[in-house]
Amino acid sequence: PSERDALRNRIKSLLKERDAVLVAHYYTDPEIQALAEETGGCVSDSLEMARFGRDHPASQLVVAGVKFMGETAKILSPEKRVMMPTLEATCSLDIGCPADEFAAFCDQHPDRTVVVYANTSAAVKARADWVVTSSIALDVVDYLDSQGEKILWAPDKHLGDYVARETGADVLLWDGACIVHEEFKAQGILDLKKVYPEAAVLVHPESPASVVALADVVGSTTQIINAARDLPNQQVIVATDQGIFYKLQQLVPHKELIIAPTAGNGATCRSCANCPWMAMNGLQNLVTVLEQGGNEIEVDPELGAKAMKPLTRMLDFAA
Ligand code: CIZ
Ligand code: SF4
Repeated sequence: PSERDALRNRIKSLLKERDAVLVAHYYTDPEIQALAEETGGCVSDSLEMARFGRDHPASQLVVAGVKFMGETAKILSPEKRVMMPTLEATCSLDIGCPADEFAAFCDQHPDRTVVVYANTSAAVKARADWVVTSSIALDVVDYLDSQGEKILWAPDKHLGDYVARETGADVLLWDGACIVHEEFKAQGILDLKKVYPEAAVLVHPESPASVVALADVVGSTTQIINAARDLPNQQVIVATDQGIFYKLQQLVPHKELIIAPTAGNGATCRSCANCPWMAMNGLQNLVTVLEQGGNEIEVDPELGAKAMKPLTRMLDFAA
């Protein structure tokens, strides 16, 4: 067997030995996603990762994704040991929303219901009334709007702006963005559509409004996957992290999958549309954390208890 096969086998037996389960995001390396599937773990979006980790009987969770996903797992399962292949994997949305500045912003707008995206630190979640992921953001804000509530939204301005446009709710935006989705270019998609006029355009709402405007379907990763499966189009242009192609290729192997351009001239590149933090999860650091422990996620119990409330509200709402 090759060196990589040996590594994969080692990880599989270590997961068993340690009573650990691998919980991976759609944006991680295909090798990681495959291992999660082969070992009874989960490959999904952040909402399902949270639910799976909470409900799984294993005493240890290995979260392959970015830091907020590990923190969410720990908040929901304080009794479990939560580890990550690397603690360096963060997110531009999390970085762009420091807890102290965010609390001051909330204090300035006490009349608003605070809704934060899952891509935030435990401390930011602890200050929120609601946590949402992109798969239920529209439904939650629509519900709050129907209750006459005004919203303070953080951190992703593109997603928040999209939610405001779709629901008509009064939404005050924090100024944050995802460095991956923000790079998609409307002109590049228009150029591609000349080559593939029959292609469906599937867009994650962390993308700019000009890109969202060209979409046949706007949705979370899970919603994009479902649309690629259900639409009749044989060609699909996808504006989200290209890690999602692993799952798409499994589900629709006969369809042509095209990554949306991050340049205006229709040029596509292999390294773009790939989150640098998600890409930090590899077989090598996964085996190391299983062998040696460490890289454990710690959340202050008091903070965790506060953050658990809006997180539980989200999971109950989604159920
Ligand atoms: O961009 C991300 O990090 C996403 C889409 C996370 C998620 O909700 O799965
Ligand atoms: Fe954050 Fe964007 Fe990476 Fe998702 S893809 S973890 S939102 S930087």
